[in-house]
Amino acid sequence: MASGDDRATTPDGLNGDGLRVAIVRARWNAEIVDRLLEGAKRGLADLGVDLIDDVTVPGSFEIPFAAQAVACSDHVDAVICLGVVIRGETTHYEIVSEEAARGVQQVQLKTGIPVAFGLLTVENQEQALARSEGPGGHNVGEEAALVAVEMARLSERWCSTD
Ligand code: DLZ
Repeated sequence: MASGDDRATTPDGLNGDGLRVAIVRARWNAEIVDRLLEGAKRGLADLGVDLIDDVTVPGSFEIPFAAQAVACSDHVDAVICLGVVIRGETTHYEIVSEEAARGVQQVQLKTGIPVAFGLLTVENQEQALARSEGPGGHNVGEEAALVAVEMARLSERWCSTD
């Protein structure tokens, strides 16, 4: 079981001034995704990122396609993906969660634009609620915002052709 101590720390002095970050989120399990969205917005605001595009797609399976479209637009420095996949009684859980994760990784490697994986893949609603808490609590959307900014800065430092 993961605890707070297992989570990544954020580098000192990280800031998002001037970065353009878009959010791509699924409409499945919208109540929990909205909580992740609040967390992502909170994380971006804390780091000084104020330009946000917010794109919705039907479900998490569609997230990689939308993330690729946004990443290719040349208008963003990073993309944050938000979705919630809850295990049901069919194999859909494995298919949707694995394809979403694989697709997101492919998009960031193919486009060179960082794509943060703010998706919950959980057993039940209780686990989803515990990972999408309000200010001061555990929120995977908020963590994804910090990841997006950190990786955008890394990309700026190491991938820039200037
Ligand atoms: C079909 C489906 C199922 C069963 N479960 C989820 C889920 O828990 N979370 C989610 O984001 N989407 C789910 N979907 C929808 C798929 O992601 C996708 O939208 C459809 O299969 C249509 O391509």
